[in-house]
Amino acid sequence: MKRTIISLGVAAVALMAALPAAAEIKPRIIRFGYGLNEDSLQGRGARHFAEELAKATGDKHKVRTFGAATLGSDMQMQNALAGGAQEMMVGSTATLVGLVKEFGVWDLPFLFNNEKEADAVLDGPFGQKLLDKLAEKDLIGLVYWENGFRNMTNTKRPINSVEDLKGIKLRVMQNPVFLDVFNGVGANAVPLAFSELFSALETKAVDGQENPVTTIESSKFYEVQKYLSLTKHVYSPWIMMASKTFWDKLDADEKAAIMKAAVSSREFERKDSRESTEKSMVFLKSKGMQINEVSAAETDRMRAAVKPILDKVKADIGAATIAELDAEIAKVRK
Ligand code: TF8
Repeated sequence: MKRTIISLGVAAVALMAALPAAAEIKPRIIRFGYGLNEDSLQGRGARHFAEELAKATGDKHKVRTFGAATLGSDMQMQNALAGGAQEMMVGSTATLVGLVKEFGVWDLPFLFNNEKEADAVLDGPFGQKLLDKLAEKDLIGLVYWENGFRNMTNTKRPINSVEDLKGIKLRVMQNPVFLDVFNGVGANAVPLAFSELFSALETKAVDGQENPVTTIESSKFYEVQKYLSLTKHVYSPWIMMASKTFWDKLDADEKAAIMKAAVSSREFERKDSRESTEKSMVFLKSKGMQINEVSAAETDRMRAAVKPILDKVKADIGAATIAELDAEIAKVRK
């Protein structure tokens, strides 16, 4: 009897040591929205975050995940976060450009050569500086996830060169960087929320779109698109955000627990993305998509074609910001 009580006591002490803050953490329900389907990188990453946060708070913080834009498009969710009507989300950075124009840097074509460069710049001081700018818009930028290198799909023809884009009605993300770049190379760019994209492709309101292969799979674009061209023209991050109204109610332990779970979800999701890319390609081929690589020479011609457009786009974002970014990338490449 005595021994049982002692060992129970030891177990309780051990438990308290494992969860030092749990006793003080208040119970909370966190509505966490995302735009892709539940079976997607965003869905799996969101569930990982929910599990990690439950562990870190002794089940006090309960994350309710809502996929497939059931809480609205990325832009609608951003507004809900800023207004305090929703607690958290993960989504595109492209739709933040209207709030903080510096976010346009992540949409610059051919900015990063590989994921390693992207991770270093996004997780470094430059990436953090952009996250910090969101507070004045009532948003808290927590961490970046990986959306990935974007590729083109369409129903008209394989894109082997920049000329092949001419006249293609292409859905683009809703910001001036994407509009200027794609219109600049001769496509007919149509800005549209991601949540409206599948039906726009299905009804042929647009001929094509561009996204990483993991999204082309999870959003079933292979059902309505024939050609997949591996252009890798932009590396897109995703951003995990909290409502500032919500964040300001939390005490330091709660913030630390959310940050820790957010960083864990970032690592989990990036690994998932990198492991899924090859599998998605095999899957898309099996669904009858016609896949083409773009030669190094043609990629160089694409870079040259966007160069004059980028000069204007970069001036709009701000010369000082671009200089800072370039310095960061140079540091990473050294
Ligand atoms: C896009 C993005 C999407 C995001 C997602 C729904 O094309 O690449 O991944 O908007 O959050 O809009």
